[in-house]
Amino acid sequence: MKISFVVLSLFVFFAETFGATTTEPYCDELTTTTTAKKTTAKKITGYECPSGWGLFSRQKGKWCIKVFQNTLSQPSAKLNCQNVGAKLSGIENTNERAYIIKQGLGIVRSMNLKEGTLWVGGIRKTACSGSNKSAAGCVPWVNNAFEWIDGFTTLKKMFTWIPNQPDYYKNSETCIQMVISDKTPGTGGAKSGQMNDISCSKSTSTIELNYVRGYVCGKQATPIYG
Ligand SMILES: [Ca+2]
Repeated sequence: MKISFVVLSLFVFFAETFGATTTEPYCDELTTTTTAKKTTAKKITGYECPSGWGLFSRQKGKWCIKVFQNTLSQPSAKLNCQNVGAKLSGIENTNERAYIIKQGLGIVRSMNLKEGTLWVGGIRKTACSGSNKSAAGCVPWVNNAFEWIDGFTTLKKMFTWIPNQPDYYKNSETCIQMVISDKTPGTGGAKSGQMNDISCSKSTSTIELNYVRGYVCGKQATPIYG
């Protein structure tokens, strides 16, 4: 009996000792997890776009742009961009604008044309539309009435307009086309890269300058891990 009592006491002692240290495995798990995160974290060494897309740096990060040829409405252009995992692209800086102009000139020249327009991802704000077009905060139009809609364009300095635009003709011109012109000067003094506000449903025109010849899609670039 004495021996059994001693054995039992020792068992209780070790059991209590073991019980008192049950928090240690939790700490070990934390340590292990932290170590695992450190060893598996990969460093981003660059960014890439799909073939045929240009890579650009924005305030929010890296952005890919591609110009597609088509004559269509702005909503259809938005949908086509969504179908390639992108959005109708805004324009953040002069590098992007120069790239889009070059691609756009390639399109109109391939069609034996001198001018045309591309849908870009900018619209007149709802709060600055209709009878609210001159509301506080909506003027001047260039700076305040328009917004980019791709969710990734921060700067507004690329809202540059052809002469006498935006005119919000018949209070119905909500969307934005970028002019592509192979003329010097272009129709009405327009230059490539300048913009016109126009009805979102309008894609064709008797004026070659206003005829939609394409649209600009954009999406975030893919990180490359080292
Ligand atoms: Ca206009």
